[in-house]
Amino acid sequence: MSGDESKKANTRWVVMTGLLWVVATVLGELAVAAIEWHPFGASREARITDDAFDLLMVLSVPVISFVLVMGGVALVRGRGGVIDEDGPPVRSHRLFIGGWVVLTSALAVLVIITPGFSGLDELRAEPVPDLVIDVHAERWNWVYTYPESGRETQGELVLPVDQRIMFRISSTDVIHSFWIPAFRIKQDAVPGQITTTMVTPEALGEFDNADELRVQCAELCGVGHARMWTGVRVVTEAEFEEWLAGAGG
Ligand SMILES: [Cu+2]
Repeated sequence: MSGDESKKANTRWVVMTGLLWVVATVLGELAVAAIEWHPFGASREARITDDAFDLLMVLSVPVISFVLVMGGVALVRGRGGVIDEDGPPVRSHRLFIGGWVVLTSALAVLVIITPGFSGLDELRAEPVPDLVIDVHAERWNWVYTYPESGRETQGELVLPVDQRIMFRISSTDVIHSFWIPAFRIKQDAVPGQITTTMVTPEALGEFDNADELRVQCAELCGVGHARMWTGVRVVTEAEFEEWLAGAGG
């Protein structure tokens, strides 16, 4: 093959690889859009967290497509025969390499800033809560106290919808972890410390209809660890006031 012909053949491979990359990326993005990835979510924090995951998923599709397509093309193009000498030297394309470094670095920094920092800021925003609930962990039980009314419960965590709630979390014995999957919040309960986390439930619901609406211990704490959970029930503000006063369940 003359130099010109091999150059043409090379160009064909490059163009075909590029086209395959575009096709694989489009198919991948369609799959990402079509699949329901997230479990049931019922809070403002769940929305923020899920949105961040969605963005990362969209950004990662071109990368995984590139790796797979390059691998596939290399397999096909390099099949048959043993190559026992070096190929021609590869001239670097300064513009391409420079552009690649700048583009990917800028993207990475952008993702760190938003949704990274901006998302964290949103999760911790509005530091003045509408309601404070004390959460106490002990092997193998959760105890919830509503300081304003003095009401204490164990079997179920009852929360009002659309209120910014702060949990003050403590532990008697070992490290536990206060996790509500439907809210996408998780915070360690550490003996001798008070840790906090905030949540704003956005949907009414209860454990019986969605088992993600539960407080589950997420730190192995002994034989009762797996059973260290209670249901969560999100009710309207009026129902909550009634429940708090002791009239409801
Ligand atoms: Cu535990």
